[in-house]
Amino acid sequence: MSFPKNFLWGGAVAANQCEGAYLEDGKLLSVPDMLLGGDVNTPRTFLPASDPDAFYPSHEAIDFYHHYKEDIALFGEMGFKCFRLSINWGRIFPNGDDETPNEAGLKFYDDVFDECKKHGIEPLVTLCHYEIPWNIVTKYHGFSNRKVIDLFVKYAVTCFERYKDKVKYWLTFNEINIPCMGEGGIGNLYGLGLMADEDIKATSPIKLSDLKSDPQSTFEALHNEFVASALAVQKGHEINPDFMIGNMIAHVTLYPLTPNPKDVFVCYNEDNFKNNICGDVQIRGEYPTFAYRYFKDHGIDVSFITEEDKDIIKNGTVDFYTFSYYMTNCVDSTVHNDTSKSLDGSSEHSVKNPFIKESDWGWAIDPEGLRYALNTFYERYEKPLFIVENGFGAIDVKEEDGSCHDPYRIDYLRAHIKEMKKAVDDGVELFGYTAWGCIDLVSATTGEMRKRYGQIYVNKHDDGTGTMERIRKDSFYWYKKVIASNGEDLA
Ligand code: BGP
Repeated sequence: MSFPKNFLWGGAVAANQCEGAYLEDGKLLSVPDMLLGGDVNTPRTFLPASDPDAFYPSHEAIDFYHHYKEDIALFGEMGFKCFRLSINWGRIFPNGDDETPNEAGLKFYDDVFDECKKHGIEPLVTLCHYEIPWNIVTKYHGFSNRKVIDLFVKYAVTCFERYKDKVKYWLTFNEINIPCMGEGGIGNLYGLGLMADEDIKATSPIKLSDLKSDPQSTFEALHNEFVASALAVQKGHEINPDFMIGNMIAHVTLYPLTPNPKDVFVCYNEDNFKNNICGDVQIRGEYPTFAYRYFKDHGIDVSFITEEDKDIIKNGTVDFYTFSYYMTNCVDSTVHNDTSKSLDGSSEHSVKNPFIKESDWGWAIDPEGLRYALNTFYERYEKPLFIVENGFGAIDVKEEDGSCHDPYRIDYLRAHIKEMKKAVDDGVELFGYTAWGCIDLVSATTGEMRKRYGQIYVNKHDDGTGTMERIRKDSFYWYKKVIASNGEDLA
């Protein structure tokens, strides 16, 4: 068995992590523009005051805004069939609630999609990859306000109508489940644009983990996002019945640490709540029973889930299931938010897997977990699947002669593609794979440039210096061969 003939091989980026030009051609501030950089040991901080002396990594990023032609030509050279990118909401509606869209912003994406077409590349477009206009945070408190549902739908319809002949594949919200990964912090801000008033007014940097939040408003806001997504799906299908509109989940496979039934059940619950709840709502069209159990246990009043909303969600299910896959984790029922044992915050009970190695950023490398995840999703939803993010963040060195050797990245990608292939052989309907950060870009969690994922190196550094020169890494030539052979030649 091999990959389907029209398999969509390619790469993925997000506007806020690559475009830069943060105030150009009418765009105003959006959420990621308010974040300072951090590193593996120092979490990113939030500083809304726009301190002129502070370094905000997204403001210039890799300047894709002015380099898109060169970058898309390189993707074309690698043989990409598909390029996943996001539209920066704040380029189209700079305040989020403007009467009319910003023509310069719309034109930019027209040009980007035309460039893709020139190189035979199919765009896969995320409508919201954390780029919530800042005015929506300050004026409406993000998605906690139902008015934002209409603002998002208006934005989605504007994009669908404008690009209906240029874009077929759409995703509504990137990693919609991140608010379920842990209360507050990056999930609420990136995912929902939800912040307490006193945090919004901060004049000195605040650690993302210290941002205030309460579960009631988090889940009300997430619910509003489900409604916004479902309405957008319905409108999209009316505008062009050929549109394929998907969801997007941050997936971290969880394994029980031991066969102790306590570990197994806690793991089952965590997996449902962190990984499955949003997919269940967006694919099956209703909240699963375990969600109501969770809400009850956490004192969350569910009167926000109205009968009318239930109908909207039922009638706005997505056409395909997409997810990001970087790592797996173990669950130990005896552990509770112990950062000395956990690798990340994907579960409050998460602990290191003794059988698996990690990247320099502590992300557990588990290719077999990808085959496992693909099988469980297909069995659960029986919908076509697309891996829209997977990749290896590492420190790369540019040699004197201009080359860049990244055998560790090739090893990572090879091992994951091999497992994807096995999953296809298992009968899973997988129709695409876009490697994350196909061109080096700003890290979402740390704001670093040194956490590089690309097959293309960008001469840009954490202190903001760099020539912006693009260089083909060894993985560029390797991935080109993989795509040309439709995943057969992985040597
Ligand atoms: C996902 C996000 C991406 C991306 C990726 C890698 O969660 O959707 O935006 O950044 O993770 O994370 P990082 O950039 O922190 O290494």
